[in-house]
Amino acid sequence: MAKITGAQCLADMLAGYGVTHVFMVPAVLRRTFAEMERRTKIKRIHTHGEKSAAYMADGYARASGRPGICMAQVIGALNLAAGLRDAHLAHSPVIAFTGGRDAKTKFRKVYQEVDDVPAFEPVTKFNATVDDVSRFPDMVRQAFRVAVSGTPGPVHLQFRGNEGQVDAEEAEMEPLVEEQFARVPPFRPEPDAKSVQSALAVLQAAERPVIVAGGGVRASGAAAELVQLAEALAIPVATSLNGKDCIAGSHPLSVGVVGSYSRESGNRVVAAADLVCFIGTAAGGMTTHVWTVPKIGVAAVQIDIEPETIGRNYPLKAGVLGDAKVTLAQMLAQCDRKSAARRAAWLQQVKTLCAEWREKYRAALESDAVPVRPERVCAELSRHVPDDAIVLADTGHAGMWMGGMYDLRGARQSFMRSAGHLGWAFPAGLGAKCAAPERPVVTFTGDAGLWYHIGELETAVRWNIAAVTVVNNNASGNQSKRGFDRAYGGEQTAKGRELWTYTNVDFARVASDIGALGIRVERPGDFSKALHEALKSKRPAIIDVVTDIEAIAPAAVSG
Ligand SMILES: Cc1ncc(C[n+]2csc(CCOP(=O)(O)OP(=O)(O)O)c2C)c(N)n1
Repeated sequence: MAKITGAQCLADMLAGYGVTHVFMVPAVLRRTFAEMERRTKIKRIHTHGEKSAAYMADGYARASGRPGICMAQVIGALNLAAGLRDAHLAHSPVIAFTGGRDAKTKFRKVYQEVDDVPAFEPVTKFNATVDDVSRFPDMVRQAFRVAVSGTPGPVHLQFRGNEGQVDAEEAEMEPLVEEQFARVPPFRPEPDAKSVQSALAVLQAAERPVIVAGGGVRASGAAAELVQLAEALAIPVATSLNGKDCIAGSHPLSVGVVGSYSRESGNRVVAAADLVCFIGTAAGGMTTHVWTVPKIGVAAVQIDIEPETIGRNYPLKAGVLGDAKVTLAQMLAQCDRKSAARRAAWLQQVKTLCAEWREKYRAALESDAVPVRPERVCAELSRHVPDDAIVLADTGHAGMWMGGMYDLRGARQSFMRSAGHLGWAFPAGLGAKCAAPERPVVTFTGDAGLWYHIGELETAVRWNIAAVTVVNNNASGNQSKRGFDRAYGGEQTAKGRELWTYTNVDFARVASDIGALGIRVERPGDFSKALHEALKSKRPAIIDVVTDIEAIAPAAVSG
């Protein structure tokens, strides 16, 4: 076997796994970067912070199903670890490489060094050190294997040397690549036949069943099978916020997102169901509005790839362990379509609940008010983002607005959301655009969300990452308004306002100054033109929408 450097080995392996971009703040694995440039076409996106590098890798991973790679030298390692938190919560396959301790110098107060490895423990599935150059091949393979297998998630490898200088050393190595682990899912475990039959029996007997589909359905690429089964058995579908793109909002069986950042009809339908079938969702606090929708004790079925998830939160009538796509295809092949007749009255009730939601919010969705209503921005996005768009939403109010008010129009559109971290969406949108340069990417964020990583506008310009970012600019984090009013005795005070308001800034101007396209929208009727112009420009773009500081998203209903 030939002697090669760790840098050559790593560059060849990343290329072999199909990696097209890596995201980092220099300087880490410098020789690997030089080898990447010589031996591969991988783009080396250097960012303005390690956290945003991790978010870009996360957006890349969620948009493509392929691991996203981010890196930091030792002093930036904890910033990178912080950025893995959302990927961990969202089950996104991000691989983080950091520089780290050298056996020759550790415990001697080396410049910039602390023991970073423990900080990665709570946010990774595999957290390990590469101390000897001969371990590059097996450790990198294991990193990919773990990131994409089972429930996907982040992985961390710390390379010896504050900048990972172990990559300069040589060993006899083969840069072996296992293509099976280059994307999610590497395996499609088949369910036990009996468990499929019992789940079907329970579903078919139900008079008011609902499916709650989660991120596991999108990870498995099982949206088509999900919709076909729902149609065959006449079962309405709610989704988690993470699973929103499993069914188009325009589909007659779609009732919307259920949970805390949700649509009223989603919560009402799930609360009224006599059976809830969870597919690819942990049925966690966010998706169930802290286990009130549905109430614990409802008859439930759960299908998941992770045995520990099945039955964790709701006692079950039936549980199925398996890949979502394979399981749903088997259910479809075996199901009794005639049982659908049993659910005619239920479907009528579901239709009424959905129509009631639309009537209740019609005025806001169509509002011509100035400053602009966020509901109208969501409605404009529902109508005007292209058929193959990837749409991202930040958390907080952005998640509430988009979870409740935005609709996908078809199966070729994708939706990704922050799993809780404010500021995730803007850099994640840039990562998504790197992963899918041919697809339009549109990110919805508040101004507080944009401020977090606004420096990455320069990164987007430098690498011409032509994602479009729509800013719900109310010069505040007004989702916090109600809470601070309560803290100040139930009324809004000037001192209370200090805690959630910001300077009024024209982000379109900031964007133009940095070299991106900036468009400011002050009237709702101008939004669609701005969106089309931004998408057509093929440049990074900010659409700064001046919105109503008094607009507060509706709170989730419990039934
Ligand atoms: C890392 C992180 N810190 C704090 C929060 C709490 N938080 C949620 S929403 C929000 C304000 C959001 O403001 P903005 O993005 O401008 O949207 P708006 O509420 O104005 O619509 C904050 C501070 C969070 N979700 N994540």
